[in-house]
Amino acid sequence: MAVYTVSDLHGQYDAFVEGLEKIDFGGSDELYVIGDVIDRGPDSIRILEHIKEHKNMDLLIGNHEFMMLNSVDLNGKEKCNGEDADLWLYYNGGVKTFEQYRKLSLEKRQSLLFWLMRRYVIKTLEVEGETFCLTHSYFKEGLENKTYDELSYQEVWNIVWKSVYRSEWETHGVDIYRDYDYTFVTGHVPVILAMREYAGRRDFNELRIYERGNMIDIDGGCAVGYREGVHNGALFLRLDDRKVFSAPLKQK
Ligand SMILES: [Mn+2]
Repeated sequence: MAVYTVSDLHGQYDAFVEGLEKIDFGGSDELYVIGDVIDRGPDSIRILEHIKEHKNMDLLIGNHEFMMLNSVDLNGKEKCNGEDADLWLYYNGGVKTFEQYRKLSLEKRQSLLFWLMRRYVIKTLEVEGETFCLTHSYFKEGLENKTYDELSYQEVWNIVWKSVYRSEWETHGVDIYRDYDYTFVTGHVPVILAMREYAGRRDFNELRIYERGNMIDIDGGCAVGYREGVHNGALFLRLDDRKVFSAPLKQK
């Protein structure tokens, strides 16, 4: 058995399934999806349902799931007028996701929301003697292993929206992670962007992870979609031996 992570699938179900085939994902393996399964790509709800239906897969909350939960009616009605609704629908690609969501039966919508609200925001786990801390973007000590419904709006916001790569959020600086004995696995900022900004790299001829100190960025850039000459896709990281498996997006 092995433990895998992937992040920021953004509706790219085909790349997700191709990745699962490449890692030969089996019943005794585990997969943690580190947020932003929905929006931008074609099959958001399908990926959510797929993870939900598999006992050995789990989802952490990303800023896109956070926006969805603060936009839709939490009793499952076909309404979308929560406090993040404009931000989600019109600025972050939520319209397509909501269209798919509203086609589900009331019971399925309720079941999906019930499940989503009980997902972790920050998750720690031991693999081969190493303690990993999975978080969509940022970190706050003491909030490990709490589910979405155990945290306040602001607490979740700080974790899923703040980023060490974005100075406008007045973070503690890019080295905040070094204060902790974890190996962090994050998404939120595509590796290509992180490497261009912070490592001066421009040789993007393969899908790869970005390691900086004790943090590993595994956002393969699915949010951007297929682009000729750029390698965007699903990046799977096996925590047991840090082997990387990739499923690039294909032209449709
Ligand atoms: Mn994100």
